[in-house]
Amino acid sequence: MLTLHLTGQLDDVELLPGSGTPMAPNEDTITANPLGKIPCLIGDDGAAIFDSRVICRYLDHRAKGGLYPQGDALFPVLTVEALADGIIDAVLLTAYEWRLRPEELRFQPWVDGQTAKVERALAVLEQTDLILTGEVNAAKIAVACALGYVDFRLSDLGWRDSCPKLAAWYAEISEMPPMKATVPVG
Ligand SMILES: N[C@@H](CCC(=O)N[C@@H](CS)C(=O)NCC(=O)O)C(=O)O
Repeated sequence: MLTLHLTGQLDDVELLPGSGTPMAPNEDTITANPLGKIPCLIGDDGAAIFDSRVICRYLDHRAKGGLYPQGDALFPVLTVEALADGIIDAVLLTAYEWRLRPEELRFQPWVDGQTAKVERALAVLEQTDLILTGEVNAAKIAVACALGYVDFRLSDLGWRDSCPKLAAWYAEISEMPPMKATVPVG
């Protein structure tokens, strides 16, 4: 959603409800994406593009948005984008543990392991100039989304104390209208 805003393509898409869970997949979503996961972008020809990183790359390509650098500079951006996506995956898995799994089946060491992934990744981002300086790029978009999701689902993590530079960066960009328009809500 943030990439749609930032590349000026919001009016080119129709937003459809599509959320589901592994136990209760959304029928329309699994028709387009057998994994049953959103986001999923369906073209006019019915062909689906899924996984947020692939969708963002397509949207940038379509709008010539310049969010992905050319040449060797591309790979650090893709790697940090993957790191941010991994944060979201780990947070989602912890959220599924308390949202979907019956209490007697929950396994705290596994939740702690997912949370540790998030903490290690945030510690790396705290030292990552690619995020803290320079123009908007796909990595920054992914990290902004990841931090919003951490705040949404792991609100007691307290990451701002251990990552003050990242916290200051996030506070500043959170004032941008596209960020305000895409805050995760339950
Ligand atoms: N790496 C994927 C993750 C997508 C993902 O896990 N989406 C969740 C959003 S809640 C989902 O649809 N889960 C449903 C399921 O796992 O069945 C992406 O960025 O697109």
